[in-house]
Amino acid sequence: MDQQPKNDATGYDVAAIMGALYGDGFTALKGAFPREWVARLGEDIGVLFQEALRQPGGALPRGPNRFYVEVHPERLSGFVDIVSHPWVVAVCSAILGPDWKVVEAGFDVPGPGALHQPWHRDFPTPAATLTGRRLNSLAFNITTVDVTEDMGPFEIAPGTQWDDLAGGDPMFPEPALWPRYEARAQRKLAQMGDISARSALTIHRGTANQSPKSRPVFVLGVDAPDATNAAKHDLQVTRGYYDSLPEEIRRHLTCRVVDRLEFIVQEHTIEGLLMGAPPPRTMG
Ligand SMILES: O=C(O)CCC(=O)C(=O)O
Repeated sequence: MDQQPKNDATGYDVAAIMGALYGDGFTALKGAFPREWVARLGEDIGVLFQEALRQPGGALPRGPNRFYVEVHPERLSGFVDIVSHPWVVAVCSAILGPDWKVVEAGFDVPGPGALHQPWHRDFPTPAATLTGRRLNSLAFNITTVDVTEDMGPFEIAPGTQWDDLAGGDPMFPEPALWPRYEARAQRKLAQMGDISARSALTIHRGTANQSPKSRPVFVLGVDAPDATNAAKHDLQVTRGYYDSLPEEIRRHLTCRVVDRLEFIVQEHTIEGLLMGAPPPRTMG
C-alpha cells in the first residue's frame, strides 16, 4: 500500500508538494488549463492592462517597459477556475494549512525591451520563515503565452527562500552575492496551460525581453492566517459576485465586499525594481 501522505480532497501528493516548496521553493503543474481557457485569460488581461495604462497610477512600473497591475478578481472570467483548481487547493492546503487566504490577484507584463531585473524577493522575509523556518505565503503564476528564450523568461535561484540577507537590503541581495544566484539559476520556459507555485521569498528575476512580444503572466498571492501580505493589496469583490461564489471559495478570500468596484490604489511598489538591474557583470 502507498504510504505517502495524500491530500484527502484532491489526491495530490502532499510530501512532494512540501518537498518542492521547502526545497527548491518552486513547483509547477504542466497542462493544468486548456489553451483556449488561457487565451481567454490573456484577453481579459489585455483589456485590463490597457485600462490600467490609461489611468494615472493604474499600472506600477517594475523597470523599463515592465508593469504590474493588481486587478479585481471578477474582471477575470477564469478566477473561480483558478482558486478552485484541485492542484491550487492542494498546494495551498499543504503549505499554508486549511485556512489559506487569497490576498492578491494581479499580473506582470514584461514588454519588449524590458531589462534584466536585479535578483530580488518580493518582500522582506517574515520572522515565521527566518527564525520559525516555515513558509507562510505563496505566489502562483500562469503564463498567458508560450515563453521562448528571447522573451526574457522568469528565472529562479532554487533554495534561496531560506537565505538570510541580514546586514544588507532585505529584498535585494547585493551584487557581490549574485554569482550564487547565477550558479543556481533555472530559466522557466512556461507554456500556455502551465501553473507554478513559488515562495515569493525565493530569489528570482525577470530577464531581458529581446523579442517583439509581451509576456503577460497572472499572479495569485495566497497567505497563511498569520501572514500580513493582505495589507499590501486591496482585493475587492462586488456583493453580487461574492454572493454568487460557493462558500468554499468565499472562505478563502481576504477581500472587501463593495457595492461598486473601486479604483485599486496600487500599493505594492518595489522601489528597487524601477530602474532594471545595474550593469551586468556575470549576467547571461
Ligand atoms: O518576470 C516575471 O515573470 C516576474 C517579474 C517579477 O518578479 C516582479 O516584477 O516582481
